[in-house]
Amino acid sequence: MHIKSVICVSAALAGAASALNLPKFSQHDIDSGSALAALNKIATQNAMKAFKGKCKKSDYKVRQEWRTIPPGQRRKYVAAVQCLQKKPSVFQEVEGTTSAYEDLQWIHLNRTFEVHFSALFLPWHRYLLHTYEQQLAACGYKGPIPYWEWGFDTEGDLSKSPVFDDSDASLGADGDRVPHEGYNMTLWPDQYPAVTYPPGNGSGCVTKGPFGGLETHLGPVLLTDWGTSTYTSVENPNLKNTRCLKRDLNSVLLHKHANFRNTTNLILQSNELDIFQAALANDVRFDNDPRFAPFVGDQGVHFGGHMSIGGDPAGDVFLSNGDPAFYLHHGQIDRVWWIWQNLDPANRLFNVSGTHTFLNSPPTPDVTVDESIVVHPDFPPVVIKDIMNTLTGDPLCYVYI
Ligand SMILES: *[C@@H]1O[C@H](CO)[C@@H](O)[C@H](O)[C@H]1NC(C)=O
Ligand SMILES: *[C@@H]1O[C@H](CO)[C@@H](O)[C@H](O)[C@H]1NC(C)=O
Ligand SMILES: *[C@@H]1O[C@H](CO)[C@@H](O)[C@H](O)[C@H]1NC(C)=O
Ligand SMILES: *[C@@H]1O[C@H](CO)[C@@H](O)[C@H](O)[C@H]1NC(C)=O
Ligand SMILES: *[C@@H]1O[C@H](CO)[C@@H](O)[C@H](O)[C@H]1NC(C)=O
Ligand SMILES: [Cu+2]
Repeated sequence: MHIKSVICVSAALAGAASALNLPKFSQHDIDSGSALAALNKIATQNAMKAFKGKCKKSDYKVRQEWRTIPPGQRRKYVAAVQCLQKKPSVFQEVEGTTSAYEDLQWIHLNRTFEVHFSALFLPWHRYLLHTYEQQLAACGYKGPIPYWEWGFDTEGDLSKSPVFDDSDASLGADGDRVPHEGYNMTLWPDQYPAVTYPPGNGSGCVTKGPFGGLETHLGPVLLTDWGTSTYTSVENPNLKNTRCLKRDLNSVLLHKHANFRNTTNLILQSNELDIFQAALANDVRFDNDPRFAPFVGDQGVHFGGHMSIGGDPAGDVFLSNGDPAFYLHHGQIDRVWWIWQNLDPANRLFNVSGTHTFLNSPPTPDVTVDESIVVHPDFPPVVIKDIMNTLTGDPLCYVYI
């Protein structure tokens, strides 16, 4: 099973593809999102065979797309996030975190080099979402946990999306318009084939909608400067550096990386977890491995969702969960992984791939599913294998629709 010759690898890929026995989807099904919805259904049917422990068939959570949640529930979700933003921080020694909400942002900053471009990326962020869900529950939110299906918003203007349309049942508006026409963003011009993105439609402070006037304090650490190839960062990101939440919604960028075709092909064409991670988030750890060649320099859906929100801190890898929209985007990341896992649970449910460090730099040992991960000091560490099946109740008990 572990022979690493190219011939064996390609034989395994072909074998896995046929073993799944999925319906044949037309290009139209793939581009319209109906294939992705069908894959979600198949994943749910498979997942439902794996109820265990405290998670009961009569009582499990269903995570839903934001716009399918009734507006009244969405308003309650927003109110719970605002409640968390008023609760005190548990990190008295860190000046830049001023609330329980920002504590998760500080934790994310502190762990960035371990939990991105590593085997921990998917499980750690799954547990981060669970932690946030528990905290919102303590703030009175008992409704469905939302995710953001990017595909619904790639063809039009992102500021018209129910996620960002400025209504009281949204996560607020785009940033105020600060004209920056002509200021393209060119990514990593010396590392990969350069990719150029047009500017978004905002870039100023979010002044309207539920999070209008929100302040952010940590960082910045790696904030993209549109129109240059540089980033803004401060010497000590842990200090309190008060500034407004900014957004720069960018439909063009979202369309380029996170349309239905992109997401569906990611799931359909990645038979191995290392390939799936490479296609999802440009996690290309082995430059000399030809299987990764198609993904080198392509940033994937993970990047697409983050950078289409843009601004500060959403456009800062280290601090992006300071924008409440982060949790809907990562809900979708978790969903896409969950669908991929549950299309072939026998081979995929309990797999991790990679090490403990960002692109394995510095080199660290492979992660195993018997290790624990920690997110927040007030929540118990969890063994990775215990969050791979989301229907054990110990601690997870949810599916996606
Ligand atoms: C993370 O926080 C711990 C505890 O404060 C600290 O010792 C460590 O240096 C931090 N690591 C990074 C990368 O900030
Ligand atoms: C921005 O990109 C567009 C499309 O690639 C290009 O036409 C335009 O000249 C670029 N603008 C600048 C200032 O580089
Ligand atoms: C800016 O808004 C216009 C008009 O709604 C839209 O067509 C365009 O795609 C938006 N640009 C970006 C980069 O999102
Ligand atoms: C994503 O979709 C766009 C538009 O259909 C396409 O140009 C691009 O190649 C796709 N990228 C991937 C990685 O599928
Ligand atoms: C699971 O992980 C093992 C070891 O890393 C790997 O050989 C195997 O191909 C993986 N399976 C999938 C479906 O990714
Ligand atoms: Cu992250």
